[in-house]
Amino acid sequence: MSAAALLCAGTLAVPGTALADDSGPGPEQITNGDFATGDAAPWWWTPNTSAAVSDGRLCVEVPAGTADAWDVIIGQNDVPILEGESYELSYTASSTVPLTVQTRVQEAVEPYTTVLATADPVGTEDTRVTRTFTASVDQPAASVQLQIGGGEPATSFCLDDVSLRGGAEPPVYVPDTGSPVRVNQVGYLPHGPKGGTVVTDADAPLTWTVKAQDGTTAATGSTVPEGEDPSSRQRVHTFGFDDLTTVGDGYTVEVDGEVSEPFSIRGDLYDGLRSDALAYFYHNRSGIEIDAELVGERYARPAGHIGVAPNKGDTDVPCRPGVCDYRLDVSGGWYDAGDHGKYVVNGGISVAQLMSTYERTLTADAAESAQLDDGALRVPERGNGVPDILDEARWEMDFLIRMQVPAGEPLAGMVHHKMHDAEWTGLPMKPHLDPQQRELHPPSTAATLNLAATAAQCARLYAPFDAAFADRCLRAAETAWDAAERHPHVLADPDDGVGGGTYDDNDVSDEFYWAAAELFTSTGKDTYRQAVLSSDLHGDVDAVFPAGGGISWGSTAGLGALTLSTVPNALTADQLAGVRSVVTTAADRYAAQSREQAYGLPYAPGGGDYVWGSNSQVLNNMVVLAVAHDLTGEAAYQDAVLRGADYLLGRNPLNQSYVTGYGERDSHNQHHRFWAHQNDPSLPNPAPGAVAGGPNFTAASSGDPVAEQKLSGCAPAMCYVDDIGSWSTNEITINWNAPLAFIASYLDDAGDGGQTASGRTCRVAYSSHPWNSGSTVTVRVENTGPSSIEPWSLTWLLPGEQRLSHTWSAEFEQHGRTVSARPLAWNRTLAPGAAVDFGFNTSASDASPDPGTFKLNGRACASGTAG
Ligand code: 9MR
Repeated sequence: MSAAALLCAGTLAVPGTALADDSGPGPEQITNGDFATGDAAPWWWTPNTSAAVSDGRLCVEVPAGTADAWDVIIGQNDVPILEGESYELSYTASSTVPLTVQTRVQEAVEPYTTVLATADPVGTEDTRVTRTFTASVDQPAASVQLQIGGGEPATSFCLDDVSLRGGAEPPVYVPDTGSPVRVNQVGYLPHGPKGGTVVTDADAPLTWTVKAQDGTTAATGSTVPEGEDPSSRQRVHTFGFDDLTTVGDGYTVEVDGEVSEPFSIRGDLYDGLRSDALAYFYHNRSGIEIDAELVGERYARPAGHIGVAPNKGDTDVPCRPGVCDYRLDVSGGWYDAGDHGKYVVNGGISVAQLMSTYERTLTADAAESAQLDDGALRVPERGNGVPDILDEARWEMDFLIRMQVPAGEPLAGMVHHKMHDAEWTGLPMKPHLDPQQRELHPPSTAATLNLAATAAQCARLYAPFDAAFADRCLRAAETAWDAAERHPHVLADPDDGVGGGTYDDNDVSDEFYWAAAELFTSTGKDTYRQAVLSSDLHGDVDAVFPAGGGISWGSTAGLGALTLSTVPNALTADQLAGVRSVVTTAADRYAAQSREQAYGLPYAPGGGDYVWGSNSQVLNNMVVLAVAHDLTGEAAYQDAVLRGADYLLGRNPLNQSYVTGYGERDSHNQHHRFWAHQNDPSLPNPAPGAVAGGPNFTAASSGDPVAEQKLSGCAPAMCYVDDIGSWSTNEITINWNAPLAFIASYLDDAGDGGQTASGRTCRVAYSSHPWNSGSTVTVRVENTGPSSIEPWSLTWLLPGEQRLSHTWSAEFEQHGRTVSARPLAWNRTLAPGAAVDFGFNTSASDASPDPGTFKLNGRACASGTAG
């Protein structure tokens, strides 16, 4: 113990330093004081420093020349302090340049009243500081702080074995779940289902009443008792008011004197969520300044990881020792999550789902392209003639391609599994301040197939916009596929988890299936057809959409099945029907789960095992339901998607909207290194449209310090806390926001109603006339709407492999299966009631089947004979 540690404590402490004899040291109030798991949460530090856990200690780089002690702080908040109780605070510290720590236990906010304030010298060798005090006031959420600024030279300060003993046993955590009446806090589509859940011990039905904003009764009825809901262990009733279709805001539901959060009924509910969920990706770009013009001052930040100190990467990155002897420029891409790692396996599913959000506008009648198009989103590339969603996806695609092992090196064509910091960094930290060495980790078959799949999808989608990039994607995809075939069992090491996540996966048959499906769809080549058809997974719904889970970064076969069933390809009609039935069978199961559960969600894992990122499993099941709805038009699928949205936005056991900025009780303290407002008020909360991982049944035993403290014994759907320290329940990541973006886009289209069959404003007649060595196709497109369309552009995907030869009366472009027809000078205007005729010959001697889906300036047309 140092001499200083014998000094008397704090400004407001009651005099006297001895602990009462009969009280003993008392319970521990500090969480994660020994940094044993390698993680720093829930510790925080001022953003002018960087910190990392190294050898079981938290080490902070203190900058030179700060003015005051409080300019550099390491702290832990939410420590309960009780008036009149005695405490002992102790820690071990060292500093490469000796300094004096201002040790504080105080309020976290103004007026920062202290219950302990001492000055404690710390030298270059480990110094144990021990302080005792008796609290003169209650501080239910005190902040323990080591203030270490104010010194001239820079220094490295390391901390270990922090303990604050005394006071009362920490209270048992009881979540604040607000009203027992649970609804979608954003609202309901006018023509969708409108269900809710109420927690109650009543055995008999209760009366529910929907009140409009002016207090009048809009609808009323009786609840349905459902008994105990196993996901929450709550006794619940359900209610529904589907028939209420009057558009409005500020509705509430009352049951038994309890009132729900307010909500709206309107068709444009999901308009903002579509662009916010997509903006998440720009916000989290690596290697580019985040521009205030696009995101506002609060979210703007300098470019991270562009090779400028203190960053050590990402433009020239070595491998981990012994892995390779070259260096790669792997700049760009998106940060994975709350951490700054970049992982090919997780980047793959994320970019695929963004590209599929776009691709759906080409293949699904109900999908609109306007809100994803050039100029529609907040990306710096707006105005370049390419749909903005593809600009965003390209930021990641370019990075994924950079991760490929160069020709001439061992394992050429394979793809590095991941790149990230050598040691875990802590919160908060802006990307450009990360001082850790960045390292490439060994290639893996899974990462290689992620590149094969996504680059194949890239090839067909970018062809109309940038042929050279599309070619580059195709070459990368085919090279990756060949390399994966040569090295089919190179698995990521499950123990390679220091400084970044492992994303290990010991079964890559699903990645092979996904990559084969994408390559086959883009190229039609027989090799890939064989790989699809001979896969054990093909046609097996339980393997493609595993029960309980579904699509995830480690289970990607479903991505391939969704592509095969929606994007025109060279499967036979029977084969296509087979793969579509796999999708609809899975969707039938999810729809049944949604109907059967009291909270309406299409996710029911066996044993209530809500996995890490369970909200993304809900979302991915919603994606399957949405595609099934696109394929069949069956309302039951769309209803289940909508009930899934209800769950995510508030109709759940915690009365929590899991999406930032949406709903009255939204998650806004997610685990993230620079959206770390909870740790540092000068930093922002997550930007609107960020979905939290959600309940994780194993959180309390995962090493997550907040979950350990608060969630032991939780019911599955309640294992969640909106705290920045809870990385296993409350992180945000690209692979969770990608299905959110897909679903928000789907829901926005569903709500607009402009794309319903009755709302169409154009009609296309497509007739094919075969002759001996080719066929002639004539197309008539008619404007059935009230306004002129000028210039017009009609796009469709060819159902077969035909090449267009002679064309007339329009300008044609063909990129693979994508065909667009644009007007000539004399038929630029398509007046209401008018039609234009044009046509082409194809090389195929059999009839060219009607593609079914035609988009006139991005909106679907009816099929049939024009009038
Ligand atoms: O999302 C991943 C989840 O499925 C795994 O169970 C978990 C443990 O391996 O890792 C999650 O991914 C994290 C990754 O390893 C590092 N970046 C943050 C990711 C989300 O928490």
